[in-house]
Amino acid sequence: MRAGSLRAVGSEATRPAGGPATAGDRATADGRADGAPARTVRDATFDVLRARGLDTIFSNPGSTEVPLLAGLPSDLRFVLALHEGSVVGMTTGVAIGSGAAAFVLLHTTAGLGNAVAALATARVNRAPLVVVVGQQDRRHLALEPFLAGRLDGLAGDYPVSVGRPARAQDVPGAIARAHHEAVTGRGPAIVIVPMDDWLAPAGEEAELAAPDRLLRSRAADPAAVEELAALVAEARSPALVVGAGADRPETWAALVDLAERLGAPVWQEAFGARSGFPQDHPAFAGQLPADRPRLRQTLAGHDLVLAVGAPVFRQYPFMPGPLVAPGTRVAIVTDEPAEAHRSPADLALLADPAAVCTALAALVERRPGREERPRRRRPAAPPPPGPGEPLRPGHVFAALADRLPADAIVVEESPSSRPELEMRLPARAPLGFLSAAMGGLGFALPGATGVRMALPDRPVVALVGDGAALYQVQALWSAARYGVGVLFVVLANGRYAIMDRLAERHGQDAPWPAFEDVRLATIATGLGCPARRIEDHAALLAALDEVVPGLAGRSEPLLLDVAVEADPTFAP
Ligand SMILES: Cc1ncc(C[n+]2csc(CCOP(=O)(O)OP(=O)(O)O)c2C)c(N)n1
Ligand SMILES: [Mg+2]
Repeated sequence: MRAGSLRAVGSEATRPAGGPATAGDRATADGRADGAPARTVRDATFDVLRARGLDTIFSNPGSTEVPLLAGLPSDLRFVLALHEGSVVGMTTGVAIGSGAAAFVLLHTTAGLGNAVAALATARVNRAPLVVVVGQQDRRHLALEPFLAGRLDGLAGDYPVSVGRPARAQDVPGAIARAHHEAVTGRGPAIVIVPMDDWLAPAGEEAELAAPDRLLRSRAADPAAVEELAALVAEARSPALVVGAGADRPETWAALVDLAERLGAPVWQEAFGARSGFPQDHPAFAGQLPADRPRLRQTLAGHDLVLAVGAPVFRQYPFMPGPLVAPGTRVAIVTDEPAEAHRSPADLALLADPAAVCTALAALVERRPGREERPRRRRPAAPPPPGPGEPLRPGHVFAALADRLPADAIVVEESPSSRPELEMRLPARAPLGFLSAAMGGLGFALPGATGVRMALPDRPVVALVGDGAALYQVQALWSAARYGVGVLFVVLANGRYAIMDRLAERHGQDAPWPAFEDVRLATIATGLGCPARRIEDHAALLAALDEVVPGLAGRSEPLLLDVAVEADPTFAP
C-alpha cells in the first residue's frame, strides 16, 4: 500500500535537476577522517524506516538535522513544507489517507514548538505519526549551546510517547518502537535525537528493541457482542450515533446492515472529524445538535442509543441538563480507550467497531415494516443571487453538490458555514468528509494536500474560511511544488464571521476588525499556487464546470478565492 502511495511526490520532483547523486545508503559524507565508514546509526535508522514503509521524510529542517539529511539515499524522499504546522498537517493528511503511519522530522525547540497545535490535531484526529525532533550535540548539551532544545514536555501530553534514547546506538530501536506506539496509540510518537548520534557507529550489538511486525487483533469477543445484542433486542426504538471512529469501509457496511435490520435512524456526532455512515442512505438522520437541550430533544423517544466510533456525546457550547432523557439507555462501541472510559453509558464495549457491528448485525432480528422513507430531506439549492446580490456559502456548496463525484473527499474548515456545508454536501464514500477534530484552525490546507498525496486518484476539495486559510497558508507552496491536485475553495467573507456571531450572542461588541482587504488569490499566486478570484455566480459555476470533471486527474492545485457574504446566523 505504501509503495507508490505518494505518487504525487516523485523522487525526481524532490531533488533539484542536476543535484548531487547519492552513493546509496552509506554515509560517505559523514565528516570523519578515519577512513572507511562503519555502519552508522543513520544507516541503521534508514533501514528501520525502509522496513516500515516510512519512505518519505516530511520536514522543515535546521542545522541539527543536517547530519541526517545531507546526502539522503535516493530511495528515501524528502518533502519540504515552509512551516512546521504545515509539515505536521500535511503528514497527518498522508497518515489519514493511507491508513498507515507517516514520518516527520522537526527542528529542536523552534520546530517542535511551531508544530504543537498540529500535533494535538493529529492526536485528536487519531493519525499515527513518527516524529523525530532534532537536538543539539550531546557532547555540549549541558552548556546550553545555541539551538539547545528544552524539548521534554514541550508538546504536553498530546504525543502518545516521547522517546529519549540513552545512547546513540539506541536511536534506531527507539524509532522502531515509536512506529508501534504511534499505530497502537493513534497519534504522534516523538523521538528526540541529538545531532551527533546520526554519524555514531551503529555498534556490534545492533538488535532493535522492537518486534519486526506487530499484529493487532481485531476480533470481537462473542460474549461481549452477545451482551450488547441483548441490550439491542430489548429496545423498542433504538437509534444509532456514529462518529469519526466508524469511518472505515467495513464499519460503514456493517452499520448499514445494522440500521436496515433495526429500522433505526443513524445520527452523525456533532462536530465529528469524519463521517461514520453514508450520508445519502435513507437511514441517515443528520448531524446531532451540539448542545444538551437540543440533543435530548433529538434523541427523545429512543429507549436505546448505540454510539459507534463516537463518544457519548460530543458537545460544543455547555448547557445544563442531562445528555439524554431519563429512561434512555446508552451503549458505546469504540476502539479508543479514552473515549470508552469517559462516556457516561450503561455499557461500553472497547473493541474494533467494524468487527463488533458485523457480529451484532448477524445477531439482531430484522424488524419489518419500520421506517423506510428518507429520514432527512436535503434542502433545495438556494435561488441564484439576483443582480447586485452577493454570493453566499450556500451557493458554493450547492454548486459543488451538483458536480462532485461520490468519491470526493471534502476537507472542511469553514467555521461559520459548517452546518450548511454538512447539510448540502453529504459524505457518500468513506473518508468523504474530513476536518480537524479539535477545532484548531490551520489543518485544511496542509491536511488536504497530504490526503491527496496519499490518495492521488480521489478528488479532494478543501472548503476553507478566509480566516482559517491564513493559519497555514504556506502549505499552498508545498501543494504546488509537489504537484498535488487539490481544489482549495476559500469562502472569502472578509472576517471571522463565526466570532462576530458569537459576540452578538454575547450581547457585546467585538473588538476584532474585519479584514476585507485580504486577497487569498494574491497570496496563493505569490506562493506559486494557481489561483482565481471569483466575484459572482456565473463565474463560480463556470470555474467549477471547468475544474471539477478533471479533479481526479489534476496534477497541480488550484485556489478559488470566492467572495461571499457572511451568514447572518450560526446555530450548530
Ligand atoms: C489556531 C486557532 N486560532 C484561533 C481559533 C479561534 N477561531 C475559531 S473560528 C475563527 C474564525 C474563522 O474565520 P474564517 O475561517 O474566516 O471563517 P468564518 O467564521 O468567517 O466562516 C477563529 C479565529 C482557532 N479555532 N484556531
Ligand atoms: Mg471568514
